[in-house]
Amino acid sequence: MNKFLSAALLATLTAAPAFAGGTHGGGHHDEMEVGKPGEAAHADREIAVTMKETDDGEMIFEPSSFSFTKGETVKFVITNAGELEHEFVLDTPERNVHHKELMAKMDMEHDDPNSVRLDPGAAGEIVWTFSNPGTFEFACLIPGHYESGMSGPVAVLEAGGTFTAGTVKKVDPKSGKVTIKHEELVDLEMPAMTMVFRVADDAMLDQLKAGENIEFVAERVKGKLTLIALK
Ligand SMILES: [Cu+2]
Repeated sequence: MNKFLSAALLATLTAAPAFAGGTHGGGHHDEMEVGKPGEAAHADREIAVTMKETDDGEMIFEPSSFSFTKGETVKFVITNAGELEHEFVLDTPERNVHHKELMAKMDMEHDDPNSVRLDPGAAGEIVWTFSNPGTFEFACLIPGHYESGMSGPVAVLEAGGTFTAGTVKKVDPKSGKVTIKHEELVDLEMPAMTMVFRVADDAMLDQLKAGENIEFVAERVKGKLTLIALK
């Protein structure tokens, strides 16, 4: 291993000291910041994920974002509908960046419980328990793929996050944005006003209709105000 790689690897390991043991540690075996492997029999939801290339040269995940509640166990059923190899990796954005830099130096094939790598046409599963609140990321770290669009946010909401009342003014499915006239957003320290939000999960757009009264939780995801929970 050359010097650059050692330094990069060290950076990866020290990025999350509490979890540096990774899959090789004892005790808290596979626990990571993003969560831990779950049991399929105890999955709270099952989500189909598709990975593919588009005609205009992008590489995408469908859906393009997720929102969960702390403690939720999710069974991801992942299909590679593209013509290239792809992978699905759950981690923190910081660790994905470091990992991606390593991948650019040598092609590592992951075999950790938080990731699955699939040949074209293949399908696989990850069962994952989101045990910590925060903003995480799913990504394909094969060189060039992340830059071509293969990443998305995973918002894990602290159970009992503050819901705020509001009225939907406008829904724009094309841009994935919704305009809401809302009460004070306590967690974000924002007074009542009308604002435009992104949605953490595209499926939320189907539940939002202009004129409806809703209760929602908003958070900053990648610097943008984002609806992460809805009722
Ligand atoms: Cu890929």
